[in-house]
Parts: sequence; C-alpha cells; structure tokens
Amino acid sequence: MTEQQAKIGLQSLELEFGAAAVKAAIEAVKRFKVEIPSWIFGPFGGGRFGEYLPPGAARSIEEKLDDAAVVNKLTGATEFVAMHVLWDFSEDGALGSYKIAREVYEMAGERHLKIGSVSPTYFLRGSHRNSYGADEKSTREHYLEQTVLAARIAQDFGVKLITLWFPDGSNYPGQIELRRNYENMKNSLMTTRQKIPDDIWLLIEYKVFEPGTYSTTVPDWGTAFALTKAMGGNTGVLVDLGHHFHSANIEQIVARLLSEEMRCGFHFNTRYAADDDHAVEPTPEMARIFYELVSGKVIANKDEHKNWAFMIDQCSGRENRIHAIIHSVDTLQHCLAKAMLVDQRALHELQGRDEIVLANRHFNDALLRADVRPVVAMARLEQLLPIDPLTDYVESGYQNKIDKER
Ligand code: AFD
Ligand code: MN
Ligand code: MN
Repeated sequence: MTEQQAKIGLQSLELEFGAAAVKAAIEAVKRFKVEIPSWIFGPFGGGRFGEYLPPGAARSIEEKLDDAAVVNKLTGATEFVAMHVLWDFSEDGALGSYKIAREVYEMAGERHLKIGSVSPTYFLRGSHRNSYGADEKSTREHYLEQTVLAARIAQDFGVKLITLWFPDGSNYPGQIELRRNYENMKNSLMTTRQKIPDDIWLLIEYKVFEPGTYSTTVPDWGTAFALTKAMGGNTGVLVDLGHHFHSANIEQIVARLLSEEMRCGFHFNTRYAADDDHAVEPTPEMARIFYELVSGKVIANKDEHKNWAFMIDQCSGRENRIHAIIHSVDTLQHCLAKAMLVDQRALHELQGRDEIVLANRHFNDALLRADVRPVVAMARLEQLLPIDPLTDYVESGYQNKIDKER
C-alpha cells in the first residue's frame, strides 16, 4: 500500500465510519504493544519437524535478541520480549540463573529491547509426574522455588509479570487421582501467591489437552478462574488461542473475564488442528475477540495498567520465523483497527430494537468487511515506520546475512 492509497482509503473509511472513529483507530494502533516470544527465533521444540531448523535460525539468546530487535525496528510495537526461565536464563535447561537473567536484560537493553513476561518453565526434565500438581512434595517445592526465581527476575528485569503454564495431567484414566491432582495444584498456587510480592502480576494459562493426554490439570478457563480466585491478589487468566476445543466461543470467555473484572492476558496464535502455534491469521474470531477487548476498555489505553497483557506465543517449524512474527503483529494491528470502527452506540440501538440481522451486519461491516489497511498504514506513517514492515524486511538483506552467518 502506498501513502497515496492509504490517504484515499482513509477518506472512504471516514465516509462510512466517521472521521473521529478512524482517528481513534489510528491512535489505538499507534499505542498497541504486543510481546514477541524469545522462543520463536530459535530451535523448534519438537513434533513432525523437530529436527528441521529454518535457514538462519538463532542459535543463542544473543541472536534471538538480534532478530527481535529487527522486528521491533520494523513494527515499532514489540520492544518487549517474552522469556522462559529454562530456555533463556539457564546454562543446562534444568536450573534457572538470576545472573544469566541480568546478562540477558543488559543484552536486550543494548538492542533497545526489554524483557516482557517471564515464564517459570514447568516442562522439560523433571515434570513427567507433574509439577505443581505432583504427589511428590519435593517436586512441588522444586517448581515453587523456580517460580519464586521467575518472580524475582520479573521484578528486577521484567515488567513484573509471570505467566504459568503447566504440563500437568495424566495420560490414562486411573493414572492419578483427579481431585488430588487439582488440590495439589491449587495448594501450590496459593502458596506461590503468598511467597511472591503482591505487585507481581501472575497469569495462569489453561489448555484443554496436550498430545497424548487423558486429562490436563488446568483444562479450561473455569478451572483457571477458580484457581486465580483461590489465590486472590494480582492474578488473572491467560487465554491462549490454541488451547481450546475447536467449537469454543473464545470471545465469550473474554467477555466473562471482563464482566468478572479480572485483569487477564493473551497468548495470540492461530490453531488449525490444535495447539499449532501458527502465525496469527485475520480470522472473524480474532476480530470478535478484539471487539470484546475494545468494548471492555482493556486495550490500547494510555494508562498501561488498564490494559490486559498481550503476547504472541508462536513457533511453527517450517516457515521463515521472522516473516511469521511480523505477519502476526501486522494481523493483530488490523484486528484492533477493525474493532475500533464498530459504532457501539448504533449497535446497541439495533440490539434494543431486536434487529438481529441488522445488528449482525452492522457488527460485521467493521469486523469483517472494512478494509482497515489504510488505518494501520497511517498509524505507521505517523510514527515514521515502514508502511509494510514485512516487505521492508524482505528487502533489508537481513535474512541473507543471517543465512550466511548462521
Ligand atoms: C506451549 C504451551 C503453552 C506455553 C508455551 C510457551 O502449550 O502455550 O505458553 O508452550 O511456554 O505452547
Ligand atoms: Mn501459550
Ligand atoms: Mn501452547
């Protein structure tokens, strides 16, 4: 899209949605920040392409941060990088290191990046009999200590946010006692809340299944919600798009959490089959989720503390990862622009008159039919950013450089 096309497109949008709504959409896109995951730039975790490494894949945290810096320079929206204690702050992948975290914090700063959310990493070695839900006290205590370390790192080097995803559950009926497993998890989490500073924001991620599981300990938003309520304090639910059954109405889950006034967060990605961690696609579902976030006033606020936490959790094995993460950021910006264009007052008026189809069409005029590329383009131009960050990346020569070097 050229600047001229953007200006013409904006005029058309202003005719349909009004100049004020279009201006507000541009300002929201300029304010929107989303964390990118350190793990997208490195080796792929496993699965069908576990042995495959895309050309130029990062081999160290330094190279991951180099790549993240390129993404942030092009998008202007991703200065925060989500980290994992055992992937990013550990020598052996078994114990976390505060010293390494400090070094990574300094490396990030040199690249105009910051550490975002910190995950304590409950999977990898040692959690095959569960982590926080394990019957063995020594296992639970080991992971509790790792969480306290993650909180200390988040406090000193991050944004005071830790995100907890547990591999806990069972592969067969009868393997564990379902009630005890949950009660272990709940007690471990309540102890955690007491052991970490109150100002550490803690988000609990749920996941309906893992390949091969009969049960997961935190399978759905209701369980995560119950656990956060049991913990109290600065605690919320983390919604990962790939962690639901296909028929789940995720925008309704978001609406529930908003009604319960719980400050939550997202791991954005796209699922086709399951927890695919694919790049974010501009789906109707994602646009509707963004409508709930905009109408719930928890996104793109000037006051950061009113915002939910927005992170991308993505790492597919086959495609160019830097292409994929820029694509995701771009898509999320477009979804936000669409949601900003919904005229809520007119929608409520149609709802009040029981105009079901007219309300649906009004909703979809913004969420599904509007071409908001001019909004995102103008938001970038006003920040002196490339109008199309992915094209700029492809033309930058950075990929050839890392293909050769790595
Ligand atoms: C896996 C888990 C979960 C977690 C992510 C990063 O399913 O989404 O947030 O790894 O730790 O995708
Ligand atoms: Mn996730
Ligand atoms: Mn996942």
